[in-house]
Amino acid sequence: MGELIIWTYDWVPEGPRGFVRDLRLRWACEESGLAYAVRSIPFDGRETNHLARQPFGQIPFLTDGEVEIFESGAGLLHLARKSDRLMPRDPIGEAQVLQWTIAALNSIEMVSVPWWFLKMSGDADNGLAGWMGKRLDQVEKILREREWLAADRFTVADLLMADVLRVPDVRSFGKRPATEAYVTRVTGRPSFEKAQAEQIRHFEVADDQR
Ligand SMILES: N[C@@H](CCC(=O)N[C@@H](CS)C(=O)NCC(=O)O)C(=O)O
Repeated sequence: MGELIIWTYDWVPEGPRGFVRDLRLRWACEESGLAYAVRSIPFDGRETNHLARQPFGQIPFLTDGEVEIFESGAGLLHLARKSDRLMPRDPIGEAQVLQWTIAALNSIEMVSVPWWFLKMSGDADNGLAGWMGKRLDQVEKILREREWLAADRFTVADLLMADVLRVPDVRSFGKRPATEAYVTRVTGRPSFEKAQAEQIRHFEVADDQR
């Protein structure tokens, strides 16, 4: 395999900095010790300027030598196959990691993102609030009983679930102490802090060039 490159925008407005999804891949590389570089594509013209690499005009995507892969979840699983720090190699542990990684995307983020979009567009008490509360309660119940989602240790499933749950509006949607403790614990990891600081810096540097 060649050089591992995480692709993101060259700039984003201040609001999403620290939350842009390239952070998931940066964080995973930091956790695993995999060497990586970050490169940019222009934010302006994003709807069309990289469709061959990300068909929805979004970021992040990853290149690993000749391998090109988009979707942050797919990128995380690609990295997890390279490092057992992100996913154990035994079949039971691996299955647990896969199921919770997909659950973060397809059972939680699938609800939280549309709920958040509706909230942002002025409909705080929107029709997804009940579904959202139910899902978060179900996660809370799980996290009351265990420290990590899979394999009794930190894995890429925790990285992704914590990233989905740490969005401020999601985090403050009701009181769920076990979830709050989990998000604090997982995002308190030095690798997260480094990845987040570097992302914010990446976009700040671009401010001067605009
Ligand atoms: N399902 C995609 C979502 C990617 C996504 O939402 N990316 C955002 C940045 S965090 C983006 O590119 N937004 C710009 C846009 O949609 O035009 C993934 O997980 O990679």
